Amino acid sequence: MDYSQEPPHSELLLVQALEPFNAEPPAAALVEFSQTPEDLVYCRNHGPVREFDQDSYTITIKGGPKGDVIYYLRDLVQAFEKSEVVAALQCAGNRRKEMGAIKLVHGVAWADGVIANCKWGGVRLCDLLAHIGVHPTEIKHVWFESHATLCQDDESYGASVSLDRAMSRDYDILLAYEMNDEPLSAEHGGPLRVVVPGYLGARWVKWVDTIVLSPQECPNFYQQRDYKILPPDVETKAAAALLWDKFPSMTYLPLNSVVGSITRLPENRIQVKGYAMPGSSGNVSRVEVTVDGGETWEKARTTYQHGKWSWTLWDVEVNGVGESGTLYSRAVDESGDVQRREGVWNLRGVAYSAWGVGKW
Ligand SMILES: Nc1nc2c(c(=O)[nH]1)N[C@H]1C(S)=C(S)[C@@H](COP(=O)(O)O)O[C@H]1N2
Ligand SMILES: [Mo]
Repeated sequence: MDYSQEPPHSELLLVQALEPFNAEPPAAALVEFSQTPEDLVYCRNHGPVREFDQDSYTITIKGGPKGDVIYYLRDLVQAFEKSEVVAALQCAGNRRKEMGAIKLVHGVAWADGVIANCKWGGVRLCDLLAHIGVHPTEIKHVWFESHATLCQDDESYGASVSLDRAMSRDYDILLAYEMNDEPLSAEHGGPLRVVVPGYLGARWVKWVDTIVLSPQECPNFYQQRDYKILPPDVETKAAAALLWDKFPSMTYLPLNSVVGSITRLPENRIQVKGYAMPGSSGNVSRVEVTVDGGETWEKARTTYQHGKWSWTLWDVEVNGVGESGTLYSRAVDESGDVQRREGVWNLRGVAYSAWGVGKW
């Protein structure tokens, strides 16, 4: 694979791998900003990063009622109203390092920084599909593909969502060309990427150049042979190979909370800051922290939440007696679901959501 075209990467990130470029910021830096500045946005790649000429960039929609349709990006931007949504992009492998401490997992050993809360601007997928006259007949899935570069496990990068979700105005799926009010950089999929609020980052296809309307789910490796939660007794790649078809592709990530930073204050007081993310059963309604292993919980203050798809930032002051100690956080959502103490191990190390941990 050709890594000679890489644009300069942010220097504020902790690099996990150079080729492909994978890097994350420390969570302590993340929780200082409600909207994540670009140089703190993690980079997750399965192949090289490439820059494109905006003017000649096109996207092809295949399988629609009028056959294939090709749009120049500049025409798409002109023809459709711009929509904006604040949504947290989170890799399914966030906190994998913690899961790996239970037992060996396969994948980049991410800490807890593969998450970014950004404002995305672009064309609503539902508007585009309505414009080309798509009806839910045979079509059940919408694939997003990027043929820009080869990937580690497939010739292109691909993902899909159900047509129902794609056609609905409630889910805010975008073909985004802006991030944080700026043109989307190549690093994060510019000039055009998919934004699927609520779903794991793997569905947010960068450098999207093809949309396929199909009766089937996207056959791409990253939709079918990865990003699935296998049962905990599947411990080897060989065992996994027989089972990929039997398990659903991941969509929502679980209810989660993470301790981002701890600051010691006078008189044994401790300030704790963190983030939380909703799962599939409603937004985060509160975050609680315990310094006694879960006997008693103190409610944290919510300092930021924006709409349905953002992360939640929180902080709290607690008593931290002694030289050192451990505290935990847990999130509760609108339907009363509570983040669990233990995370369930799986071979790919995805969707880790045990109580957040902090040490002083
Ligand atoms: N074309 C393409 N799109 C992609 C990927 C990729 O490797 N290639 N990685 C996916 C994964 S796993 C994640 S978590 C997000 C990361 O987006 P970011 O690099 O902008 O943070 O992009 C997704 N879209
Ligand atoms: Mo990811």
